[in-house]
Amino acid sequence: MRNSIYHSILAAKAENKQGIALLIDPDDVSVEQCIALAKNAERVGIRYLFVGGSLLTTNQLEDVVTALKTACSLPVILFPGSSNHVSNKADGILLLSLISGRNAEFLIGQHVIAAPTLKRSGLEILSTGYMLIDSGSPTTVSYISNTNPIPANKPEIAACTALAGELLGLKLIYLEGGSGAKNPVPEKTIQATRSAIDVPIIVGGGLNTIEKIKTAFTAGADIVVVGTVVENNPSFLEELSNL
Ligand code: 1GP
Repeated sequence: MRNSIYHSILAAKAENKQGIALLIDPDDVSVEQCIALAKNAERVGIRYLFVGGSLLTTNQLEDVVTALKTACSLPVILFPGSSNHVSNKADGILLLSLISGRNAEFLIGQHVIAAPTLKRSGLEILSTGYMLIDSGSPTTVSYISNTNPIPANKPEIAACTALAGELLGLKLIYLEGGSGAKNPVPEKTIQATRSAIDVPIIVGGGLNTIEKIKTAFTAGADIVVVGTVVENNPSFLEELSNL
């Protein structure tokens, strides 16, 4: 099984090189926009392209992944919302287990359905503990997954959840406020999680200013994810180049 993406994440972490992932929702972009986004992302130093979302309503996933792969050499990593959000045209997949929730379907059920396809796909599998953190209002991901997020003022619950995920062998922990979150994952939640675990931490949701991104990095994020802010304003990518 391939593991070059994970090795590059670990190597970057060992050198204290934090990175930015651009999340592309295949429902919200044309193939032409994807090509432009991918080229600009690579030019400004974005490290990874994530593709997906909790709810896909079009059939564009494969076309978007293909366009991104053609336009740049960044790793294209699937960020699936269900077992059918898989394309073997990508380089890897975040195999998300929703460990903040207690819905067996998103802890293991969808994974069982997807497992044979994933095994055959040749995709690099990045097993990821996915943790929803309350961001001030309901999000698509909490609604669709039918799970409660961890309260924003309970960093110790987040830390214990992440530690349990690491002890279970998950290779990454993703602290998620939800796409377009009103409030990003709190600094204290990131700090407590960082203190509790060694595996790389991804933080996303509502990171729509340079200040918020810097705060997430300073608190201990290894990778921050930006989606909505670039979707609304593609020139925000230029601002990211300074990071
Ligand atoms: C959502 O973490 C990602 O899954 C990105 O969130 O769209 O708010 O940047 P935004």
